[in-house]
Amino acid sequence: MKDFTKEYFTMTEEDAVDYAKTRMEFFQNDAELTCKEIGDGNLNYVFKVVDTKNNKSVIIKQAGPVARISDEFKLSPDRNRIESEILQLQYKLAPGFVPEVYQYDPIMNCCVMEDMSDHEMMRTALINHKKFPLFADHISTFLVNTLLLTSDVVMDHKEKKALVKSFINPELCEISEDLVYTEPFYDCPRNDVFPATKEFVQEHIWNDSNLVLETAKLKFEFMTNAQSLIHGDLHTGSVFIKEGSTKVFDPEFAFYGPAGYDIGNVVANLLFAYSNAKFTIADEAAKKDYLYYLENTIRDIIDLFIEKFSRTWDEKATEPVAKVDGFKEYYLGTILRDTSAVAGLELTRRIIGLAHVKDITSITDPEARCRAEKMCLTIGKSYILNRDTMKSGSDFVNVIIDAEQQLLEEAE
Ligand code: SR1
Ligand code: MG
Repeated sequence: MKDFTKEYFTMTEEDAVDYAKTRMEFFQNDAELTCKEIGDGNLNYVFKVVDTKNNKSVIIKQAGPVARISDEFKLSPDRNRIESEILQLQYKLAPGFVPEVYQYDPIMNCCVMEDMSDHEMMRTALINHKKFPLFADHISTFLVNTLLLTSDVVMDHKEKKALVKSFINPELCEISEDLVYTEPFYDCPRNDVFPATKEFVQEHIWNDSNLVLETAKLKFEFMTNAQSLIHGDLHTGSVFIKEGSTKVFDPEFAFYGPAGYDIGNVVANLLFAYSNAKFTIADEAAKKDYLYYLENTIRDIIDLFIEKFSRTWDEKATEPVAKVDGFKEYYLGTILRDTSAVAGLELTRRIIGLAHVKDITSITDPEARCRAEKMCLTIGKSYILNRDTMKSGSDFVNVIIDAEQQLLEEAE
């Protein structure tokens, strides 16, 4: 058996079983352990260890020195510490919406956490056109609690600054700076554009100097606005879901950044599901019904966020100027503006950039995929350019309706 106490190495399934036997107290002595590596993300290794005798299971997540998607990304395994610590914090701030972390190991750069196999990855569920009526309520509570309660509005400023320091995450932030804010907006060699969509990208994205300028401004806001301890990668592959339960996980991109970053990612990823449904569901009534459900979910997330944010501010704000007339409305307005901008950036980068989403890549008909991509890009561009006008859930939905109309007219 290898020694887990001296020096880091990347574990195999066999190692993970040995690790569970010798470095964890989760399983009983008579446990009969099996293990499978189940990670399908871009960065890490995820081992599910099962005690088949006592029917218990656990997840061991290990960070390697390079990204799984490509050796080009050299990444500090410290991201595993960041992930373990933020999960523990969010577990307290948003009880019920985050998996429990049992232990963190700074030598093997792994953390051991609750197995959520009774849930399903939300992206997969949405691609299968499933509905989750409680998601908007759940995710808006998660967002308000994790974003507002870690901000200067509520926290003691020195304690908040200590958290800013502890969650400095330069390498993972660099990935987002490059992949979200920079590369999609020029013909970067690392981009991966679907050939049929390229001409549209050239004309509507790369050749639009005003759009490119706006994304430059947004990049600097991302890098300098230490507003809230954000998840940093809150797409639907970072959510496990089942009827009545939502669990947000995988926050290794966490750092102190703009609160709207997380909300915008949720909105954009629901729109990838929307695009998938629009271009894959054959039955017109079923399609209409599902699109209506997703539109309502987006509207509800924004409106519930506004409502809960406002209430929590009134109950929990400690900062003296939080009571100044009009300040809460101003502050919330900046979050909605950033939400819109980030939704637009995410919609754009997942189409043009290196890292795609299955909602779109799984559309097998090339013409349908191209139309789905154009829709994402059209909505995304509008969210970026019109970010100052976005004040309610209906504003976010109206952009979708307008983009669909615009594409229809262009096709005629
Ligand atoms: C190199 S990592 C590519 C993407 O995967 C992660 O989930 C983040 O979204 C990142 O941008
Ligand atoms: Mg991830």
